[in-house]
Amino acid sequence: MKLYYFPGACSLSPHIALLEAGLPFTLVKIDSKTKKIEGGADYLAVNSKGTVPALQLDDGRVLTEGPAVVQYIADLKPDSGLAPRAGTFERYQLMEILNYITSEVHKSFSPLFNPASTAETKEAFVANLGKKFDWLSGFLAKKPFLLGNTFTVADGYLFTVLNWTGHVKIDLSKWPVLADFKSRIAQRPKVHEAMKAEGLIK
Ligand SMILES: N[C@@H](CCC(=O)N[C@@H](CS)C(=O)NCC(=O)O)C(=O)O
Repeated sequence: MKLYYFPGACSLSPHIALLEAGLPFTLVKIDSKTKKIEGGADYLAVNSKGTVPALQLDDGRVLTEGPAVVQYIADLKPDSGLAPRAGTFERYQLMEILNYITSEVHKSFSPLFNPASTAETKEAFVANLGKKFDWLSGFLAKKPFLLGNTFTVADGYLFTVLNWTGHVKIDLSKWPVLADFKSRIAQRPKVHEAMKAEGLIK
């Protein structure tokens, strides 16, 4: 399998999932501006959306959209506990939180990275993210991971987006539950390995 990524982007989430699952894969870096793969090939031929992540199977098929990609990875290693079994209520709870992270949190960061956004726009999105962080703090208050006592792919995804707070100057210490979550997840050996491989830490 190949995981197409760029450093620190939301592709860090499936990168963590692949390592936590212990699956073999190749990391393929793309240039998000030129949409070229390292070496010069056209990334749009892999994923016509031009976004990461994309997971290419050994038979050439390509899966995109982070929440789908991480569930596919988890299901390749059902005993990893990275996702509850398909068909269970707990699996729908995983989808529920993945959907919340992708639609309410992840996409609220996008205008903060956009150089065309005005200061007012950025201020509004930071305030909006604050409300999501308030809710997540309550949701995580009495448990180590989003679904309870077990690390799942949703935790890798939440970690990935919380990791952007420093870049957009959101002070996560206002949400101690989330700051603690982020530092606990960062200490997982596979998370550390993923971040190192992407050049995010030494
Ligand atoms: N809906 C997609 C969104 C993916 C996405 O926004 N990826 C960003 C990086 S975090 C990206 O590739 N941005 C480059 C671009 O939009 O050109 C998913 O959940 O996978």
